[in-house]
Amino acid sequence: MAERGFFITLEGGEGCGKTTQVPVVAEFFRKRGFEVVCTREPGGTKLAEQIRAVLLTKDPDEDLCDKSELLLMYAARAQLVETLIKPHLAQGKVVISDRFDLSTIAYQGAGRGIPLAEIAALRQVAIGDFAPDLTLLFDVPVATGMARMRARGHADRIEQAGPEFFARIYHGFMDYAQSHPEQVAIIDATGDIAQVSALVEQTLTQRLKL
Ligand code: T5A
Repeated sequence: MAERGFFITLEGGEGCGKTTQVPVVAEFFRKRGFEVVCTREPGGTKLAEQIRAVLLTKDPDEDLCDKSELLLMYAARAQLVETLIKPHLAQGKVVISDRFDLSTIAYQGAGRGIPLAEIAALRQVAIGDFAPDLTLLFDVPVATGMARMRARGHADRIEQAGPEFFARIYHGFMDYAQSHPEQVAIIDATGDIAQVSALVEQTLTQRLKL
């Protein structure tokens, strides 16, 4: 049986530029002979994408409450891990996910104010101890990220919140990264796209020694 592949996640606040860098991460592994599968959260499978639509589409008649938001994130994650991520890793492939569990710690934990112990209990139910091999956290000031999102145009339900919410999220990401330096590599994402891509390649080279 093939050795387990790598599970890499990209994380950060709104407009941090992580989605733009997914192909760079994929190319890094393909050049080294790996088969690569890219996915995203919330979503990534047919049913998890249906949960994503509930999470990100604002309903005109009913607000999604914070606890429902949290539970749906974990419902989508459990589905993605069991049906897509684990099977591909077992075949020796590299799986790259645009967002994963650290987003829940930052958005639902720091952002919405749900205690991290409650989040940890749900994580245990949904995915147990399953975790990425490496997380790249794209660090841009909140104002820079918001300006990029405004330049792009549309905002989904979660992106419509105010700047204080995004400031709490920023600190949620950074606090976690600083207390888990082996698991999370912080990438300075304030430069242009080519500069950030170079930092991504450098970080993967240093961290994974492939
Ligand atoms: N969420 C998700 C939770 O609340 N809890 C969870 O557990 C999870 C998993 C997902 C939403 O769900 C929330 C977080 C989110 O609010 P989404 O539509 O998938 O929503 O949105 P995002 O994950 O935020 O991803 P985006 O693709 O919209 O934004 P990115 O990845 O931050 O940025 P990107 O690469 O698309 O770039 C944004 C813009 O900036 C430009 C790009 O061209 C683009 O226009 N850009 C740059 N500009 C200048 N310099 C650079 N270096 C740039 N890099 C990119």
